[in-house]
Amino acid sequence: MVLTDAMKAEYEDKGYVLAPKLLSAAELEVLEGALSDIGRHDGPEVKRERNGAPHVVYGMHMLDERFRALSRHPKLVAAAEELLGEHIYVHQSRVNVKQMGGAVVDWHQDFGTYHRVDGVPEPKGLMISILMDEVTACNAPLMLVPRTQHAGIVQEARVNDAAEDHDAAAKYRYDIPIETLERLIDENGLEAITGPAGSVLFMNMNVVHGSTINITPLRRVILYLNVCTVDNRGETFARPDYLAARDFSPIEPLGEDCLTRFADADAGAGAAE
Ligand SMILES: O=C(O)CCC(=O)C(=O)O
Repeated sequence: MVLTDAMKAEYEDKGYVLAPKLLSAAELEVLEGALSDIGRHDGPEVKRERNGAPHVVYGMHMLDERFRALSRHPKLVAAAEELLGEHIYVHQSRVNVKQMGGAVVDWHQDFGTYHRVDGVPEPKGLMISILMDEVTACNAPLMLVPRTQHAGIVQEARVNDAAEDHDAAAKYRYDIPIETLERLIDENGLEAITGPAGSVLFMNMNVVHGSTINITPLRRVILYLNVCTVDNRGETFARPDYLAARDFSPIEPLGEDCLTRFADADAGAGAAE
């Protein structure tokens, strides 16, 4: 068992739970290598800040074998299955880079889009959020409204005139009206997720969340593996596969060394030179 009973109870109550330092320093080092390589990737999966720096890279587990291994990490898969009680597939993955001065992420629920746009029937899924850096009150932590896993979809859809890609999937914005946000925070409070690098947040995909601008030079990268139970598949295929899964096969966990073997392979190659 990866999560204690107390952690599972916390998830049931608040809709999320943080597992401190679930990944080791050696595993984070391997992921740093993947991060640096994916930072050079140029394609439709990359959304950029105004200055051109990458803000989000979608489909990380399809672009790099180390991120693919992360999506099959035994601790992550076991913890997700402990919380959801079923096998899972990756609906969407992404790297979110909170650059100094980069974009604000407005209040939203990931499930709102997954349901309306991708046709995922129910919020039977998690955002598995891997903190690549120490997150403190200073470097724009993720802020969550507890207990909103039970709130239903509180986002309202409106046509987004500013959308560059005005196809069926991109032409709406999904915003939470301020009165709704006030009510939810009044009823449930608000929590900033802080913790050391390697910590992993398991959060129901209906939980309302957002983050402010990072005005510090302290990097804040979070890797997201957004998984659903295998019976809860997207049914519209309105978006490309790097945004919404086509592969619904249950994730088969790898061995404990699934990340560190990349470092061992590099060390072996170095020794042979
Ligand atoms: O990492 C963050 O600040 C929030 C990311 C997020 O919620 C999103 O991209 O949907």
